[in-house]
Order: sequence, then C-alpha cells, then structure tokens
Amino acid sequence: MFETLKAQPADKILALMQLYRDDPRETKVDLGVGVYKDATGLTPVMRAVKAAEHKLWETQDSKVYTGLAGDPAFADAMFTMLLGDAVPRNTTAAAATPGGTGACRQAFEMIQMARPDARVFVSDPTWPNHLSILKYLNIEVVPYRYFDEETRGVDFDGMIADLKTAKKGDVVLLHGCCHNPTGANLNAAEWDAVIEVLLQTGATPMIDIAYQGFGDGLEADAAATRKVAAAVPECLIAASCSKNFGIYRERTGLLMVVAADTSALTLNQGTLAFLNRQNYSFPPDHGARLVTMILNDDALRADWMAELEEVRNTMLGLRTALASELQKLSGSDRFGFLAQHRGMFSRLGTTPDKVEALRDKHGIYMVGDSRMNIAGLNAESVPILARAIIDVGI
Ligand code: PLP
Ligand code: TYF
Repeated sequence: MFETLKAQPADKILALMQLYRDDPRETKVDLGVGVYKDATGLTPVMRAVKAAEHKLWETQDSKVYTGLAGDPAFADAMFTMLLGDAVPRNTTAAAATPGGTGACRQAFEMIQMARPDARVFVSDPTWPNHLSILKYLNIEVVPYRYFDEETRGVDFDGMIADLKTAKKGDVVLLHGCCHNPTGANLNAAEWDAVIEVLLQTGATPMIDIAYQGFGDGLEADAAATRKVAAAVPECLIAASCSKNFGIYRERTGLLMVVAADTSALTLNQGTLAFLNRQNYSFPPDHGARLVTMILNDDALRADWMAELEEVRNTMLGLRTALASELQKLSGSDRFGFLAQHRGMFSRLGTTPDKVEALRDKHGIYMVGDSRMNIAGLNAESVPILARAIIDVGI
C-alpha cells in the first residue's frame, strides 16, 4: 500500500547538519542547527540538570504513568517562570508536550478544533516547522511582513499593516523573544502597538517561546509574553525547555491556554488532555521532572540561572566581537545589526549563492536563508567568518 506515498520535503536545517558532518575540512564552522555550543564546540549537560538527574535516580521509586497533561507541578513551575503574576493561575489551562514543537502542534490542533476555518498569521520569515505543521494540518497560513531586508531589523509598519487585516477567529503567531530565524525583535513600545492591534481586530495571539533566557535575561525575555497574556482575553503559549535547560532530546515543552476568567478553565484543560490522548497519551516526563526539580529547589535554580547567564553572555560577546570585526574589515557600520539582534540566530540578509560560497570556499555552514547560529562561533572562528563574509562580497 505504501507505494502510493509521495516523497516529502526534507528538513533543510537537519540536512545541512549532515552536509557539515560529511565535510572533511578541519577548519569547517557549523552555524546551522539551533543548538548551544560552548567555546570548544560541545553542548554540555547543564550542571543543574546533571545534579537533578542524580537526585532523581536516587529518589524516584516509580515510573508509573503521570496524567494526560503531565505532572501538574511542571505546569505550575513553568507558569511561574514564564508568566509570573501577569495572569491568575486559575484561568490558565496547561499541558506538558513533547518539546516546544509538540506544544505548537497541539496548539494548532486546538485552534482547528475550535475554528475549522481559522487562519494563522505567521511572521515572514518564521521557523520552518510552523509552516510545515500548519500545511500538514491544512490550516490557512497568512504571512505578515516582519524582516526588513534593508535594516535587518523589524519592518514594523509592514507588520502592523498586515496584522490589521486579521479578524476575530484568526490567530496571530508571535515569537515571544529571540526571533527564529532572523534575530530581529520588537521593542517594548512596538509590543504595545501589536497588543493594540490584537485588541482592535479580536484576533487571538499564540506565542511561541523557545529561547527564554537567551536574549536579555529570563525576566526580560518573558516580558512581552506577560504583557500580551495580561492584555488580551485569550491566548495560547507554546513553551520549550530544549534550549534554556539544554535538554533537547528529552522533548520537554508546555502548552498553556490563558482565558479571560475561570469559567473556560475546565473546557480548555479537558481539550488539552484530550489532544494529548489522541496523539500519544502521556507526554514525556523525564525532562519535565528535571525542570520541575530545578525550578523548585533554590540551590539548583540559582545554579541553573547562573549557567544560563553564562550561555547568554557568551552569545552576546560573540555578537559584539563579530560586529566589531566586520566594522573593521568593511570600514562601515552595515553589520551593526548583529550586535542588536538577540538570541541564537541572526539573519545575515544575503543571497543563497553567497551562503553557498561561504560553505564551498570557506567551510562555513549556515542555513540557506543566511541564518547563522551565533553559538556555533568562538574566539578563533569570529575573525575567520568576518573575513569570509567580506571575501564573498556580502
Ligand atoms: N519554536 C521555535 C521558534 C524554535 O526555534 C524551536 C526549536 O528550538 C521550537 C519551537 C521547539 O523546539 P523543541 O521542540 O526542540 O522544544
Ligand atoms: O531552528 C532550529 O535550528 C532549532 C532546532 O526540525 C530544530 O529550532 C531544527 C529543525 C527541526 C527541529 C528543531
């Protein structure tokens, strides 16, 4: 029967990972997949995660099923980290999911259950998996202008104009912080204007937040999500623990549904549990349990926060180093945006043939849309990349 299947498009980011692995050059530089790497190129298990795993191994006496929405303690701990006191806990439904991807998938399914004709507005560009899952679910996608190719910042006027065309029953997907793939983000006043438009149009926001703590700090990175959640009657929040806890393969995420009051809680919570049951019954627990242990233990949490700050500051240091190297080499400020961007990624804003030239001639691997993972750099490779960028004529 399966001869009827059609080949599906490959994940370009993961395909690039393989190309990099197959490249024999010792000087190659991997700026592809969004994984944090330290100065030696390793992605270590975070100290607090190791400590929590050790404690878990010693104390866990059963691996019996949790609940369809996962352990409520995980939802509580994540709610506090992400939303603080922005909205009451008892208006928010929450379910653990396999990673932030799982949270997005369940969110899209919930949207479709509630409104089969909903359109989802997505930034142009956005994380490719948003588009791929929406297409798979047959949900209409409406791109909104986001990246300004000229300034490499946000095309804010374009974004607002496009968001004004949304209507009640539509969903506007926003990256909570550290936009993937561009690195360009809204400032606080711009977030306020987006909230205004959401309130005017009645469209429902969905916030995907996969990099809390990678931009300006744990609290600062949650500020926009909190503001949106507090201002609108309903919103969806898809959170990932993959990056900020470094537990990529454990598949740890949470989907939250914030409602205006407590009356919708039972229905929303029941829907999240139902959706988990349809797809995989119980969500993965190991990563969620580690996160819960870390967030609920003062010493573990302090150590995790300290290490996360090291990670964040390393990336910021690499940003400023690259921007200043490029300023020296180019004699201009046209790469200043690299220091303004936040998170793991920056979109260089160049053509696919120049991205290919960087790869073929210099062994520098970035995604074809010129997205680079800043964490793939170190003190040695920053000047190498800067020279290569100038060499290929970017
Ligand atoms: N959303 C965005 C924008 C991402 O970049 C990612 C990837 O890290 C995710 C969601 C979800 O990642 P994961 O499923 O590994 O938690
Ligand atoms: O954008 C990235 O690189 C990360 C990791 O199918 C990732 O979000 C890449 C591809 C993918 C899932 C996650």
